[in-house]
Amino acid sequence: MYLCMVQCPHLVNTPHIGEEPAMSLFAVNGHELLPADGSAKLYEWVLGDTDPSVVMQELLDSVPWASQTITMFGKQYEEPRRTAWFGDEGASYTYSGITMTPHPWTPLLQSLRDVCEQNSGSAFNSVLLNLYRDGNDKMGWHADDEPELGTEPVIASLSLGATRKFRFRHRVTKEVVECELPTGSLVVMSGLSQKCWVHEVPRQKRVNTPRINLTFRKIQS
Ligand SMILES: O=C(O)CCC(=O)C(=O)O
Repeated sequence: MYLCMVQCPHLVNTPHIGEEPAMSLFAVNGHELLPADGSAKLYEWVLGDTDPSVVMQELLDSVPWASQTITMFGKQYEEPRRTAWFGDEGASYTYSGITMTPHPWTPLLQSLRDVCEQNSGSAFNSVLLNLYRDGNDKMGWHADDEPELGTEPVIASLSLGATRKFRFRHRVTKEVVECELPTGSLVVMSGLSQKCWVHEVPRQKRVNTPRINLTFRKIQS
């Protein structure tokens, strides 16, 4: 806790410490989701005239989706979703005990990267694709804070398919911010967002259609 308070400047005199986690629900174009200590901007629609269901189907059919076994707190688990890693040669990524070597970019992924670069103003050399087959698939609380992403990474997170909830939780105050991520939406996380917050895609048992999420990243060489 002390470490995080040092790293999160706005925590001094925060009104949230010791209170019940606050929940807010916003989905406005280019809306800032985080109240302090980093940025996460939600853009509700970034795909222009593109039909997201066509993109989704092409990714479902063409991506070599794999089930990864990760190590957490010394135990091994199968990830509750399917993943794939694409990027420039050499842009390998290690998390939860697994190292992912990139598949080469496809024209579709390059064009989605262009959209994310234009909206975020940042350049990306890799992308993690997550396939949530239905609402039972999820991603637990975590931050994208691996050393190869650098100190204050910009991460652009594009959603396709089923609308799912997305939550941030402040590491110290425990404040929770929740939003919904509809198809064609983009969240751009930057600044202290990975140092001071964790995020999750919770299980939603009533969702019975798939969702694909693409998080574009820059691996430092
Ligand atoms: O599926 C999402 O919206 C988030 C994915 C995510 O948090 C990650 O890839 O690190």
